Amino acid sequence: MFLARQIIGGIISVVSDIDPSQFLPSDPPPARRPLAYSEAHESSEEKQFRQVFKQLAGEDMEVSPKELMDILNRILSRNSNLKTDGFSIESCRSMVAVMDSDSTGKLGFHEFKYLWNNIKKWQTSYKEYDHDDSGVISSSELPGAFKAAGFPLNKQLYQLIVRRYSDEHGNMDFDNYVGCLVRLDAMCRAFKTLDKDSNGTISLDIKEWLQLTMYS
Ligand SMILES: [Ca+2]
Ligand SMILES: [Ca+2]
Ligand SMILES: [Ca+2]
Repeated sequence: MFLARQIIGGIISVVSDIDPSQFLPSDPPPARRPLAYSEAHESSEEKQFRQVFKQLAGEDMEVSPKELMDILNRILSRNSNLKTDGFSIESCRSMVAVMDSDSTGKLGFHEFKYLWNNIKKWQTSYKEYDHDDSGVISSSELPGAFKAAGFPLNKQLYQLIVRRYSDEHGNMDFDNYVGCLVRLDAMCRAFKTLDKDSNGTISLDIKEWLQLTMYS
């Protein structure tokens, strides 16, 4: 009991000096619209992206975790300055789950486009804050990189993230970095959605809590 209180107390002190209004999660993907409507209102950049998407997604026009894994690993193989041991199917399943706004189990065009743009953006902060060009983000490079990505956390949270996503030397490689940020971004968006009066706290019942944590 004492231990439980200590752990819960520890978690509260970890989060209490975080200001969620400082977080800059990406905008959520727009709701599904009829295909004919979406295509008619697209910019030329979006039209081009849709062509690429059609090739990547195949006939069902949705990207499954396996397809996402193949796409990301193919791109990584052309980017030799990013250290990685490759995206795993588990990490791709998790990324699809947290990005899957319409609960189809796969990523549709808009969901995929948002993920894609985020990865592009976060890759820039990865390269910029890898100060020693080691190809990985060390624990001292992490706060700068995450802040640039839109997530100024505190020391305890960075330590927690290193424990979960970095190797035994405290280094985070590229696939772990992307997996971590996709989740962080999605959790911040979920928080903002649930915090309807923007007072920095949310209240969830067990069903909502499980929906949020078990499909992620
Ligand atoms: Ca890795
Ligand atoms: Ca979906
Ligand atoms: Ca480095």
